[in-house]
Amino acid sequence: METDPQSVEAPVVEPTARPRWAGALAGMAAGGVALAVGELAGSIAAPKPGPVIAVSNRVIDQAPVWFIDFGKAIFGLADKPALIAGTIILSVIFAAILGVLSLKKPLVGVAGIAAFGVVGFLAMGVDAQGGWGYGLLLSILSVLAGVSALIVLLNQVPGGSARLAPIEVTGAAPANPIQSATGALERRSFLGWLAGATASVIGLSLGARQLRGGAAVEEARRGVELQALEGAEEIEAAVTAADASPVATTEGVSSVITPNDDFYLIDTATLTPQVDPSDWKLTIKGMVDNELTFTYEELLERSTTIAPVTLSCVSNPIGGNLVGNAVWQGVPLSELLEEAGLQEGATQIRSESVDGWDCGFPTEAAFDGRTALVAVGMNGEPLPVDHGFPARLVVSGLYGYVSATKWLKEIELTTFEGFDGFWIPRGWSKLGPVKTQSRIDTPVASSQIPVGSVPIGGVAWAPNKGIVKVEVQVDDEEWAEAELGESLGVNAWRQWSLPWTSTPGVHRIRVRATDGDGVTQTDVVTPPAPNGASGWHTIAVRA
Ligand SMILES: Nc1nc2c(c(=O)[nH]1)N[C@H]1C(S)=C(S)[C@@H](COP(=O)(O)O)O[C@H]1N2
Ligand SMILES: [Mo]
Repeated sequence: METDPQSVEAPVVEPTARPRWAGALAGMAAGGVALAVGELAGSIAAPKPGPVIAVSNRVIDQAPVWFIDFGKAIFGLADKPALIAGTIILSVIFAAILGVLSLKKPLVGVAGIAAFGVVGFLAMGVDAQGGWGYGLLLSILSVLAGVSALIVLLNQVPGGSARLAPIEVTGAAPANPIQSATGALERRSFLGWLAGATASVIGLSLGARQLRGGAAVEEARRGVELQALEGAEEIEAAVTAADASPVATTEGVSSVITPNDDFYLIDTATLTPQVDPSDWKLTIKGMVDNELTFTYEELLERSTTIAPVTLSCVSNPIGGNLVGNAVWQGVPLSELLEEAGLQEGATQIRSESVDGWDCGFPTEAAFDGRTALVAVGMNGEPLPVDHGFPARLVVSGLYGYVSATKWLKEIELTTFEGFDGFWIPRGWSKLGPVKTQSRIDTPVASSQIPVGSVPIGGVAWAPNKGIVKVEVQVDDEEWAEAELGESLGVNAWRQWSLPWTSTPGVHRIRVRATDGDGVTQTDVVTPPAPNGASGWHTIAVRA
């Protein structure tokens, strides 16, 4: 854009139109500075959330179920990063619009950034790990940073005089009439300021990320030593035996223990909570005679129960991977509850995580003899951070969404009618017993297989009851009984396999399991919602 030579004489009096792209860029950079300053300040106060995380958390809280499902379907395990990215992208678009509007009316930009601040304030205020005072402080900081950046950048936008008086606080260079004389110089100066703002956004964000990285918590976790238990050695021996059996060595069959790194992950946490065990406590409260608190050290000392338990997600489709089998070490929930003294009518155990997720199940489940633990160990290690460090609940035979609170903070005794956990108003059943299931791991569904010997194998689970029989049907042949792997107890899944000789063509293979009560899995197909998928896993393969 050529500058009118007239403007050399009167640059301030006769402003030429300033390009929208420059306004948009100025707005985006200013919005970025506001967010990045907020995130950096938030990460200094970690585990408190910064504005971006807090707003993303509110989206998870408030979003309709279809929106969350859509996110999971599109982004899978990356649904949280996608949500954060979405929050940032929407903010930046909003900021770009503000920037353009600010070319004519800078107050619109200031008001818009302030509105941003109010949204962030509310989101941080209600956050389980945030707070109102904290949210206010952080929002003021972000807004000041964003407004300053906007003023500085608007003053540098090429093609016209600055309409805002330079503000001392910002250190903005006053408009230079000589530079204003040439568009190129102006543009260069503007782009320089823009680059500076962008670089500070990147620097601040990287700093925030570094601070929030969780390295300190991971280090604390690595320093933890679980109690060595005799039971652990017995389980170890059983695991070794199970994995050595011909059933387990059938290629493609899941290992009897799911390694921690391969264990499925499901939670609503935008950022994995980083809990420093030294200032963490578990509280037991509500309808109890004595409210109790336990430190991490105390729980470690009391974690003398160890058991393999298969944990599964209610969202797991037939044949799906949202299930795993691990050896959990912890304190029996019944022991802690008895110490607190249950009051009459305390029919529900509600639990809440440090980030405000909650769930509940009938009190009976802690006392009917099943494995129900406040777990601190998973497969011989302190709980991985992703799986709930420092402590979580594990209740055999209940889906995770009603029982398995990770990053556990409190257990509250209440009535069954008096409370609904996070997922209940979102369309899931209040009771979540795990349905008996079996899965074909090999051959892989829809795959091409050789003609000839093709073993069929997989896993089956019916926590609390155990698996006594697995049957396989190929095409319309008779159901054949599969061989079962070594049992790790009724709570753990069981491997199975069956030799098969394939003939050329397409074959249908299906499986069904019978639990310890003698009940065979129903063939009635239901979707995961509202209380878990049912039906026989059925695949087709071509030889
Ligand atoms: N704090 C917290 N705990 C949680 C959840 C959650 O969203 N937040 N999700 C639950 C659900 S739905 C499941 S299936 C299990 C999954 O546990 P995992 O991620 O260790 O496999 O955790 C449960 N515990
Ligand atoms: Mo789940």
